[in-house]
Amino acid sequence: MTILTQRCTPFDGQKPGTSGLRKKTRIFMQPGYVECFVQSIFNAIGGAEGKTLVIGGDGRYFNAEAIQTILRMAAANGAALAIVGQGGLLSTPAASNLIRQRGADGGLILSASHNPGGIDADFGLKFNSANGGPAPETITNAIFEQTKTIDSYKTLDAPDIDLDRIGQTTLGDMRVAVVDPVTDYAALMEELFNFDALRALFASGFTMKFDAMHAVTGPYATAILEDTLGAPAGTVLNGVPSVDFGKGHPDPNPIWAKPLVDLVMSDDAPDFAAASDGDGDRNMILGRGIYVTPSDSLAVLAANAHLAPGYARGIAGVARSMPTSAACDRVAEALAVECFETPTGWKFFGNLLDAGRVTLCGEESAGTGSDHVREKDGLWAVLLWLNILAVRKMSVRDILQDHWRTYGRNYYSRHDYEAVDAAAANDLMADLTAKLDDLAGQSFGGCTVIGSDSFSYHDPVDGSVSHNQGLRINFEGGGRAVLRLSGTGTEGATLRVYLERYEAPGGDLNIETQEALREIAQATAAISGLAERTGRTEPDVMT
Ligand code: VG1
Ligand code: CO
Repeated sequence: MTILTQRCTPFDGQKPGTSGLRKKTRIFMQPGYVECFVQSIFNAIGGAEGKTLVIGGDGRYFNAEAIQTILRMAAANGAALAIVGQGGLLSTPAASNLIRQRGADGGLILSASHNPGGIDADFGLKFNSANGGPAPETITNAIFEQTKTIDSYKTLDAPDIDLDRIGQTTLGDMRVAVVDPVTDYAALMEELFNFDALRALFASGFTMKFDAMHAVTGPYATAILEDTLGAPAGTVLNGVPSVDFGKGHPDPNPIWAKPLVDLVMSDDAPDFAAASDGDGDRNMILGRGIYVTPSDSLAVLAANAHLAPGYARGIAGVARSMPTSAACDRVAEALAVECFETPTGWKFFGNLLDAGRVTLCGEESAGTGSDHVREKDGLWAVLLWLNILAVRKMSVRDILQDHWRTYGRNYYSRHDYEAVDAAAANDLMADLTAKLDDLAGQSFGGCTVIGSDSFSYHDPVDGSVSHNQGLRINFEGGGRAVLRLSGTGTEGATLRVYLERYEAPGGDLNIETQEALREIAQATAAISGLAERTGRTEPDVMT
């Protein structure tokens, strides 16, 4: 096998966003596109020579082909060992775990997460560092710089390797280990949670549905919930991963996982239900007759984590992304632990987790996780909820009601305006930024602005600063709106409007969410000129 050095010219726009590079699949399929990006990654991390890399993805269209390309390039760049999930599959949290457990130097994760898959849908690729977490901005910026000037890449003149056969093989001088994607991850879950209590829960007749949405968590959920914990066959729905996610949109929210939400609202509702996304790092939590917002879920997990063996000593602190509701802040205050507000995207939690400052992290976008890996983790959140339900012996609804009566309720919703004209969205944000300083004191409908700013994050661990991480408008009475543009979309711009209002424990804790937030939504639309600028009067998605 010979090492080939191929000439190439840079592609525009290979800039990693909130979570790696995400583009239309056909863009990734252009000759040389994956190669230029992967060589840029290797160049930015000081080469691949002698390194161990974990490689896997969510199984979407082009996953297997891209992995073969990456393997040949890793071998040609001198990597010592590639650890690959069987069939090219690894959930994002399982990849994070493998990087950490095997002491790898990093990993390449192929996923566009909750975006649809297929030749006319989306693809993605990101680099994770040796701590198992998404590369921090210093590295993603360095990768982007490399992509602008890349003029050659190294690859191997070699056939594809068999990704379906577990075991060791070689590619040139590089060893390749094809591993079962589930085993190590399942062992980690068993360390954290009381599996005996969960077995007893299912044996007692407790009912659950887990919707894997035809994506990567199917094999993980089947192995853990059905095969290990004894949940009846059929607990896992849509459990076989497919390249186009059954033509669905593997985003666990009330819109895209509507059949599951309809089920929990029906007479046939199970006691508990959950769903995960394309790459297995997100979760949606449901109980009989109730949807738990991700922000509330984070707060409930923070308040109850000590009930699971892995967290019995309590939590060191919590971190949430800035647009996530402040529900977990009230729990942190009650526990007298630190609470951090970071920019959107898991890469900002890594330093806090590595430094032991926080144990739990979460985002309003259905992401929760802990220091067990350096990614958000969908099934982990489901198992922690199950562990809490097993110990407290209460329904999801009662746990939530009890939580609100103790801490108050942060009514919360995110409104997404998708595929908006990019220029119009950028103008909206620029004009709003320009008038932020003048908003205080002004009233819009029943809402008076008390302050507004553009969020900058000062990382308390490494001192780095990240600007322009979302526009915040605070209203009298504790209401808040946040506006930011998505960094994961692949079409036009997606404008996210995050709305929040706090109701104290003695107040009305059972208002319909959109009703509770109506005045704040209207004030935000008026301040930003939302309808005139985007041509939209209704959001595409409300979570
Ligand atoms: C979205 C979410 C963000 C999440 C990111 C990656 O980013 O808002 O909270 O971390 O997706 O999640 P954005 O920039 O589109 O708002 V995943 O599960 O798509 O890797
Ligand atoms: Co995801």
